[in-house]
Amino acid sequence: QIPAIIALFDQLSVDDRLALLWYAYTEMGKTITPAAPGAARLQFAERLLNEIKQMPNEGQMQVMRELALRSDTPISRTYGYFSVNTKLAFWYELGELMKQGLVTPVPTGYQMSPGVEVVLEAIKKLDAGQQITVLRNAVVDMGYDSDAASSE
Ligand code: 45D
Repeated sequence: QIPAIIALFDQLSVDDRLALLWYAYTEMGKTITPAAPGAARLQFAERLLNEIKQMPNEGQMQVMRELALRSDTPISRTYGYFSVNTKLAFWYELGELMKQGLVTPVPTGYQMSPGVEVVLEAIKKLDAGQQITVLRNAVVDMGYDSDAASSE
């Protein structure tokens, strides 16, 4: 059922995709933490993360939306060059920075849409390895990949 879940994720709006990632990150925190990205992995993402940390809240939000939208921006291009695990590590770290208040948080009282809820419930039923597969698929196509764009 993994391809079905990924297909559902692909149909979500940009904000719903971000919300899904956020809730997956917070709910599965315990599953993910043992495999938390090593410092080595984050080294490649560090410059981008620092750049984002220095932005105002709206800018941070815009960058995350542009990644989810696959917009052609310098940051989306940099992200596009990351390996799949670095992409995961990058989002994981953004989640950490949101928890620390260094990146714009999800508003308190925010209610996830029914679509997000469906995908999240489906993910919760998977085992840890399958959950990571779904998340990998969710983040791998984010950002801008000029090769993918030119062959479309
Ligand atoms: O106002 O290296 C809304 C392994 C709308 C091992 C919003 C691994 C309303 C090897 C959109 C809600 C494979 C295990 C605002 C790594 C509104 C290895 C904002 C795996 C403001 C790395 C929403 C690691 C926002 C894994 C800002 C599995 C949402 C990592 C932001 C998984 C969401 C990481 C963020 C995940 C989500 C990170 C930042 C799932 C981050 C998710």
